[in-house]
Amino acid sequence: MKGNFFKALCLLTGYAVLSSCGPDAPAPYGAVPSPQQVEWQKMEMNMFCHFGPNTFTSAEWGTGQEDADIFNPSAMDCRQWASIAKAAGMKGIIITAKHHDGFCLWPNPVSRHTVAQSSWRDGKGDVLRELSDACREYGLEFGVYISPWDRNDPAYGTDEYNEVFRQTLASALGDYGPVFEQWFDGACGEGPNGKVQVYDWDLYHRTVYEYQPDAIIFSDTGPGCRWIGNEAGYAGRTCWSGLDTAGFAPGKSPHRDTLNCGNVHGKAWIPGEADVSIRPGWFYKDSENDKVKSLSDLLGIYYASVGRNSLLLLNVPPDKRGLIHSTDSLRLMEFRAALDKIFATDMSDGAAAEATAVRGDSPRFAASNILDDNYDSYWTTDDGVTGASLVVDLGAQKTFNRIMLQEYIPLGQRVARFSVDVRDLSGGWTRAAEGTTIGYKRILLTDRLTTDAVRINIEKSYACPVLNGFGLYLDEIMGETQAWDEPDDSGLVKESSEALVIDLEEMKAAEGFYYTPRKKGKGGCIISYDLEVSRDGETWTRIYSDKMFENIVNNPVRQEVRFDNPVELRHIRIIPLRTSADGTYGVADFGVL
Ligand code: FUL
Repeated sequence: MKGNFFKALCLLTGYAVLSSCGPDAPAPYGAVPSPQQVEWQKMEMNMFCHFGPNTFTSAEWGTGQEDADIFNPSAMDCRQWASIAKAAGMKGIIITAKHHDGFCLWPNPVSRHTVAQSSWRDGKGDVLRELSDACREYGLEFGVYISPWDRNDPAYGTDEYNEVFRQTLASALGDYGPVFEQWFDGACGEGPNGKVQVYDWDLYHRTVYEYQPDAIIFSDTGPGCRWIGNEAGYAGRTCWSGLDTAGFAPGKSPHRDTLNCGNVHGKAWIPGEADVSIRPGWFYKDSENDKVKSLSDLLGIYYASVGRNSLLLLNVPPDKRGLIHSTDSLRLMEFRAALDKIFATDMSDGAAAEATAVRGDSPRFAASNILDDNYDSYWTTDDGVTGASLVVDLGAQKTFNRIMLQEYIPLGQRVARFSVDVRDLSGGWTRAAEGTTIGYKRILLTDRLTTDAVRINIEKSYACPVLNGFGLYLDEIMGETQAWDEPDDSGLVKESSEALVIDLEEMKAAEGFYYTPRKKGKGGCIISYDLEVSRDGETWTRIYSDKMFENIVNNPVRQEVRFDNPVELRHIRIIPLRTSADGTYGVADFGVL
């Protein structure tokens, strides 16, 4: 009604200024992002840096008993990290200011386990200072990971710890300029008193906002953004930014599949963030220098995160020198060059677009808005019109294999099903791709297609669809990659009561052993175990009792354990004590080093 009134007024008064006349913009639908969340989503790709005592001990989860002097980078230079992140096209860096071992990379006044207690730079070093300065210099945002789980703090396990943690947050967030993201891990353990810590999340969140009102808070359940449910960098093919959090908390999260896909009509806007390491582990290890992810792996991850309505947080862990290793930085530069090459040419540049329906028939909401570079101009339909097609006429035959679509998320996420057709030489349409959600950005991977027109069919939308971006690209680089979400049933599932045994058939001096769970941890993982070796298969010697594969549930990849000294053995067995599945565990590989 209002729209019609303005239209009449425009005609009467002869107004030609279309932006101030014509139909109103659609009302927001469902949960919508805050302005900070919209800006955060536009960052698309950030760098994660896991750095701390584990860098020097090759652990994934430090015990908290490490000597502070273990942290001693020989040539630390955060400007090197920032320059590499910038050149790789990252928009920000998030650093593990405090990991589960409790060691603080800044002189936290309420901790006795920090850089100030180490001899690195005579106890005067401060990684947060150097990194926040370097980020500012390179025009990057600065973010922090601060683990509430603390295996060092004597107060952990008591109420008092909540106050220690509040002051820890205040110190890290109050002193280093703007922090764009606060990363909270939900992990929780027992304190020295044997009691499980009860976290005061309300207090923690209030503290973050007190010092950094614009920060996005990451956790399993937000409130700013959510964990994507795996540490492999893959969002669901269906990925809603809405999430229902009632009854949940960080560490007590919805099912991983729910985190992966979000909730349709989810009550809160908590978009996905896909975190993954460029190496098998989160912390630097010399033994993983030849296991840095391939260019194809990184491109696959990009399409499965940024291309599925998520932000990509790619971990590039600095080494013992406090520098990013050349293997990792070279791979990042290859990755950047590949993205630049793929996305440099949009085959829809210069195209014309028409839609079967346009809101109020107004040019303000015309189909051509999906082709311009203005984020805030979009195509939409009248309220109640939830199915429509757009034809993008390319003007000539073009070849591509990536189709990019964007929904204008400030008005919410609406589209639940869509398809894309290409025009064939006889003028008919052939189905090229189908999808469910779009969200901030969706990139569909297709076979190589050659056509002069593309038709986007919005088949199901919970309110009038609102699209603001579209592109067609040719990726001639990505090779074979075994995607996280491709089926892979290799490996065995064993009963938890059964040991995992190998007979090497000859004596060997083993330096350690490795265990790889099945892909996605299917069938369960061994979490803790006893390890025994034997020369004859009858008399066994215990090497480890109740030892843990660190972080194996979230990151079910090959774990290598090195003995202090080589051990002469012919037989080796892992006796599972705790597994992640009820009564079973999976094995893709087990062997000695
Ligand atoms: C996990 C942690 O336990 C890992 O060590 C790592 O920091 C990862 C990003 O989050 O939950």
